[in-house]
Amino acid sequence: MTTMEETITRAIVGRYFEKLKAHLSVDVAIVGAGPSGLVAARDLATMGKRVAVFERALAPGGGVWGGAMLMNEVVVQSDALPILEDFHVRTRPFEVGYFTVDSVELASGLVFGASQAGAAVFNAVAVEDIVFREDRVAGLVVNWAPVQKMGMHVDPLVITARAVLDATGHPAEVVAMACRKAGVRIDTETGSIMGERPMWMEKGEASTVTNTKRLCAGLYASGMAANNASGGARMGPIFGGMLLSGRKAASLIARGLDA
Ligand code: 48H
Repeated sequence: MTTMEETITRAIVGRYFEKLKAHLSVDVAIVGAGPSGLVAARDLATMGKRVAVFERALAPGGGVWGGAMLMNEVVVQSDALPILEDFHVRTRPFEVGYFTVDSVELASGLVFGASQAGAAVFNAVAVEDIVFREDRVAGLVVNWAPVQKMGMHVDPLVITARAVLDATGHPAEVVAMACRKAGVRIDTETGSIMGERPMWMEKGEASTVTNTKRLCAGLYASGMAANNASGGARMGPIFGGMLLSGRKAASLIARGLDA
């Protein structure tokens, strides 16, 4: 007779590996479950693409949870409202053109929306390298985040992808790997990472969207990673640009996959 202990353990192990096996080879692999990565994940999954999101932290949501200085409210501007409506996240009008959002509702709403649309979110999984074959970024090298954190000498596994989105926020980790390890010339003014500029809110909000693009074959960047790559300004606790960047990334990637 099967014990409850055996059933529960079999359910979790079986279902997890079923999910992992179904995402060993995907259309789009997204690194980072912050706001830009989660909007891109939802949009691409809604378009019928096979999407996996790899997030180093235990709780997906990136820099949203803490609002600003741990005050858990963020601001969005009116052009990003349709995206929040898609995720059923509520907003409150503040002054003309600006709305506030409870950051806990925003983070959880983005995670739930991406997941419900069909994107698989693998939390506590860190991306430590890229696959680079035939002059293109062709996948990700992944490991358990605690293994990376503890500096354990454990070999990783590999996810292959038709497109990779760097949504790692300020450090632009995947773009940095592509430049450093594969020696690629990326589509920026200098051909390499230009570095994030100091805060200038209006400029940063606009450049987050402008800088969202394909940087080399197989690799796109969104959110703060896009700003770091192309030398955009930071903007602080306003999130419209991040949401719009995720939407733009999804549409560019889908177009690239369908071409
Ligand atoms: C797995 C990784 C890895 C890795 C990082 O920072 P994020 O919230 O990302 P964005 O760009 O969508 O949003 C930026 C926004 O939160 C922000 O920081 C703003 C608006 N700042 C303005 C300012 O002036 O400071 O999320 C990135 C996610 C995080 O959850 C990381 O844990 C994760 O990516 N991540 N996951 N493997 N190698 N690197």
